[in-house]
Amino acid sequence: MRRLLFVPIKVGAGLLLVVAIAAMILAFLLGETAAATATLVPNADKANAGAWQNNLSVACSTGSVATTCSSTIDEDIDSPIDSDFVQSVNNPNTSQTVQFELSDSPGDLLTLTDLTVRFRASKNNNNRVLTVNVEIHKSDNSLIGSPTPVTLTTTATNYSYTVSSLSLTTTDVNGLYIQIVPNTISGSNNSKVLVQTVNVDITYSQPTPTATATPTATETETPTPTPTATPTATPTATETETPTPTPTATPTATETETPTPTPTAIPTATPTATETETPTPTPTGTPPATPPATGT
Ligand SMILES: [Ca+2]
Ligand SMILES: [Ca+2]
Repeated sequence: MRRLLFVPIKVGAGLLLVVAIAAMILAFLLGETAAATATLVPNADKANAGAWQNNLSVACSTGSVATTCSSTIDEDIDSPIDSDFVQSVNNPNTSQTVQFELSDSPGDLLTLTDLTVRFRASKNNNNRVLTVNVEIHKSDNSLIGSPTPVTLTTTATNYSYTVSSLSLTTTDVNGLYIQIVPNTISGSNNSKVLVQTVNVDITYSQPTPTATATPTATETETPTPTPTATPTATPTATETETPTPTPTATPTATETETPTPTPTAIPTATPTATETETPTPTPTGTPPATPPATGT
């Protein structure tokens, strides 16, 4: 009976321990993999090989200082402002590009791992079949990912693509820029490409904040499983305690009394008796001594 009662308690406590450890490991892993996100937007006109203009027909600037055109395509794409935009020349080819700097890296970025380029674009009429590609480049001009051009309609539409498994440093991120590449596929008469906004959503790992958060989460979870285990074990233990005192007391008392008197009495009595008897037979050889001994 006792064993049957104890086994469920041990298994229950063991399971609670396993669950608690698993929860801590999970929290640890979640803390490690938790990634931050941010959105980079155009913040300066970088280059204008294609004679692009803003919606007011002012030519986009160059040199990464002016915001003539970048300021028209920097709003949140989820709340787009389609009344301001950048526009290409009529029937542009792929060399008639425009470039914009992007806002810099968040201060807590350790490594950029994924990015999604989201842009909103259209064409001003249906005369031509037009496409546009919004590329993202590093400062060394290398292209990130392999985006393909989208075919435009006269309705401003959101397009996006994601590049994963990146490993970009803060310096890399600060140097990112976008290049808008238009193309004319077919048709006649004139058509222009319009881009209403560009957002670059990034996912990145953080250095210190992640490490600090992990031990804090572990400590918080440790006290939580402890009170949960106590109430569960208490009712079970109460039933077990009733039979326990009876068998435990009996063997303990018997064993303690038996060994203690036995060894102490035997060794003490044996040597004393032997020494006393040995000298006694020796004087027996003398006859005169015997009578007074008997009287004693
Ligand atoms: Ca930048
Ligand atoms: Ca806009």
